[in-house]
Amino acid sequence: MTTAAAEPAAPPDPLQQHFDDTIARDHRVEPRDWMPEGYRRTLVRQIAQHAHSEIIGMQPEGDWITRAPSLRRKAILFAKVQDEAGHGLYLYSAAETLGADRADLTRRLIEGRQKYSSIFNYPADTFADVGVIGWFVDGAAICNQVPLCRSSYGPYARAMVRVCKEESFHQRQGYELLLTMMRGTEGQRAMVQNAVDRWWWPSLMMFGPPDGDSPNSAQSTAWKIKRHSNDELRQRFVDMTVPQAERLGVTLPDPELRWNEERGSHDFGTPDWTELQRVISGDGPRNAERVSRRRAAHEEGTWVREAAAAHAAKQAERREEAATSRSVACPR
Ligand code: FAQ
Repeated sequence: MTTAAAEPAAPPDPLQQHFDDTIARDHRVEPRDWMPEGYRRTLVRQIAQHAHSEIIGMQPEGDWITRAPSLRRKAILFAKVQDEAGHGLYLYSAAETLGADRADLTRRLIEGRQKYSSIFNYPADTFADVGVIGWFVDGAAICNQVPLCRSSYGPYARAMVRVCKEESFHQRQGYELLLTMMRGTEGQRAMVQNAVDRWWWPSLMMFGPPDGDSPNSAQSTAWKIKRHSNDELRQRFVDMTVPQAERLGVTLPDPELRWNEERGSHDFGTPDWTELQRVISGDGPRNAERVSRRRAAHEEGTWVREAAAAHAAKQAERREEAATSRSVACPR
């Protein structure tokens, strides 16, 4: 009996090989490099969701700008919310380097076809919420985004460096605001504790579903877009926040929270994952309001975009006319 000769192995695709080597060597993938379509799609998905989160994330705190209790607090809050707009813009630009169109991404957001972080669908009821958003939400964003500074896609990683520096100021301003309130009246301390109680669990959900239910993690980690799993980063956030809560004098609302000597980390309770799924799928306390405000702002801004485009076209026309008249005046 004769056995069929084995097919010679197909030579490796040199483009794929180059991409694989870039990832294996921890080098950066740049916009003009060849990349697998799945890598490009995954990045557009994550970067667009991240950009949308920054832009929608301006709303809960932005509501407090006109009601800030002092000029100093108003100036700080203004600067923070403005930074978030800037982060959104860097991120949309990073998505554009992958061939995405910013207008199309915005359309997908306002039509509910693209996600943004669940955390921004909760209300900011009191001024203490501004502090807690800075402390928890920016703190969680830092835990999640510092590793993204080493993400394999160059423009995303570089955008994250500046974003993280600014998030660090955001986190500190929140904590400093809470320290001030905790030194205030009984009512102010109660306000802080109430905000902590409402924001703790949603903040833990920001890191995404548990690792076993995270469909994108394995591939994103293999491509070095993600450097740590959702659960690892959640644990880091808990370990970082517990001593800060003690220093502040507030209680984190988790009866299972305790130091585990063996693991060298805190044990903590399980977030309500059905709530996360509900909020992600559009049924959170403020989803409808957040998206409809973003839609209204986009529609009301149409004339600004049109005026800016007309101005840019006119400038380009004038530059061209000036160049033509120079070349006519000085023939070679
Ligand atoms: N909310 O398979 P995974 C900030 C979705 S910026 C909504 O684990 P992945 C600054 C996920 O997209 C906050 N959706 O997904 C600030 C996926 O859906 P898809 C935003 C969530 O991508 C502070 C599905 O569930 N930060 O806070 C959430 O590997 C203060 C399955 O999940 C970033 O975007 C969620 N919490 O990991 C601004 C950071 N979690 O697309 C204003 C970059 C999961 O398959 C004020 N992003 N989903 O349909 C990431 O690191 C990742 O995308 C994760 C999710 C970790 C968020």
